[in-house]
Amino acid sequence: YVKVTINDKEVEVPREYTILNAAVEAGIKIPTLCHLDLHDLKMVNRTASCRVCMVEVENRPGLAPACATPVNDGMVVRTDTVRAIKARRMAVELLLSNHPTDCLICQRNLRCELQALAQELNIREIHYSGKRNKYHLDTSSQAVIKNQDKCILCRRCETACNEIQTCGILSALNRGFETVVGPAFNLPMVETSCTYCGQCVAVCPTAALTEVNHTRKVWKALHNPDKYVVVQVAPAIRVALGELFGMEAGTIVTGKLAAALRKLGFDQVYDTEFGADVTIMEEAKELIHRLETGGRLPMLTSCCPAWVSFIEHQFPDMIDVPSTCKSPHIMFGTLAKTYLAEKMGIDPNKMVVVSVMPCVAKKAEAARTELSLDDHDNVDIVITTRELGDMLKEAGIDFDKLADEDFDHPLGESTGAASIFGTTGGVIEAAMRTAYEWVTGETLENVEFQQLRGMEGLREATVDLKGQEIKIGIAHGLGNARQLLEDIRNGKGEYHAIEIMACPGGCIGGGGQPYHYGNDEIVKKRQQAIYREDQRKSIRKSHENPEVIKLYKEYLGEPYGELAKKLLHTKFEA
Ligand code: HC1
Ligand code: SF4
Repeated sequence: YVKVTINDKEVEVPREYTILNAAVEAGIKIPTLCHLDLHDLKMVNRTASCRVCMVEVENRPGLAPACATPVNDGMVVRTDTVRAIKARRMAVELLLSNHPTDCLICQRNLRCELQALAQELNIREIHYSGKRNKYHLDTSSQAVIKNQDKCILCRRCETACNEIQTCGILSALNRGFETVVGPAFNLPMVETSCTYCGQCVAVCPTAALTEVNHTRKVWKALHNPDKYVVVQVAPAIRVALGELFGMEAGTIVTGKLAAALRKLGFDQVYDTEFGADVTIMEEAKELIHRLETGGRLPMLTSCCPAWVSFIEHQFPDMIDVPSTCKSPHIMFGTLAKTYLAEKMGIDPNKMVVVSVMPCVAKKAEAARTELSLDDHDNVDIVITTRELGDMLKEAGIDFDKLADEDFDHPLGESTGAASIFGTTGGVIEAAMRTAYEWVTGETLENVEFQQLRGMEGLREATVDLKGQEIKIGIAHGLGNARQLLEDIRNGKGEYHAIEIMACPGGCIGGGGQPYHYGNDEIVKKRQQAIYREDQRKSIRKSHENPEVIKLYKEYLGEPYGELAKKLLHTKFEA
């Protein structure tokens, strides 16, 4: 430990601390911008590029960036001198002098960290003017938009993409005023092996990286009298959307969500959790089939589209590992345009299926032609949690005052097993609840497989199916996924089943969720809420969902049977 004095306050802190860490300990605020400290992911973005956290250190000539200057014993720091404050304001003014001024109509308006800092530092004038950068807007991908003009070179995206996700898509190019952050050779995003996980979007402090905004498309469909617009919501939405309306992280808003969607004008309001229950019927059957017939093991859950594209690009030799199941929201879309359309006598070509997802990659997934049926996409439009929040505000819906409503039926019933899809470990736990009963023929009394839960990036556990031990591997975050897959490839890890989610925490930490980075507690609270949602459900095993049972009886026949395979499964190709 060392003693440090900041603004006359003495604190004792570990030797490896920076001045910024020590200031936090002392309860003294130093403004930051590029800095991002994600304890749980063991990742710190410490590029010290924005120069906003400059402080004075006694007996040192210049100012020091607090985020990157280590403490030493007896150090005396001042954060509040005229020189430090002037330097801080100058750093922000310089950033603003080369930043577009369309804040009022910017996607990050009122949730931009640069804007907030300018306000906090009371900046009312920009004393510098000079050349401004003007780059081409990269709208090449279906999921992520890159607006280089709004980039402040904090390099958080680079850290997220390279260190957490190990995708290596984004890095700094060129030098000086010409510096940009982008893919090698500044290629358009669509020409890279970007997974569209959206973690770069989630950490970006400005609108340099955003999801492709599809809210106008949804309004257009809702306003078109010839269209029958069906909406489905992912498990992770109900534990996060409330945050956009001032509610505590982890507040469950399932009932308000159904009510709000109805108010927006959707013709039918359904639940992706129904699709998740169907996924378990298919995935558990496929696993049992692979176990019994000596098929490819381990089998890997296939619901996360960013991770599917990761395996396609980075592990093409392992492309036979994922389950052939389409993801739950795509299964839902398929069933809406076949089973539901038939049942309701609606022309599937007039039906528009909208998915509300915590995920940016789902936008690109929905456009994948191998997942479409006949000539139409199964899911027509995907919006994120944030986009839904914007639509609800635009429509003047007083979300927190809404009375709870239920989803519509027959695609609105779901079990606790489907709810836990939203967190790391949940999909495989849901599969085990069903596989256990199908393999052993006995009732599973305690449905909670605690050994599969947690927030560790890489976990393994066994589930005992009465004599048959199922070895399970779980990874979330693509860096952890890479390690798990490499272990399997090298024969180091032997598993029967694995679950991978691209985003840290699983879908609850998705790139389309309310911005949560900078506060490790938020994702944990969403996870606790997911498990509470499971406990609230009267039915907690997918194969006991009465509407799912009816679907198979009336329409699909056997799980993993001929029609189910045709409609609900796909083939992944590297
Ligand atoms: Fe997910 Fe899924 S859980 S992928 O994590 O399998 O996005 O929430 O909707 O499709 O159900 C996301 C969440 C979501 C699918 C399901
Ligand atoms: Fe990297 Fe994911 Fe962003 Fe693509 S979407 S650039 S893979 S962090």
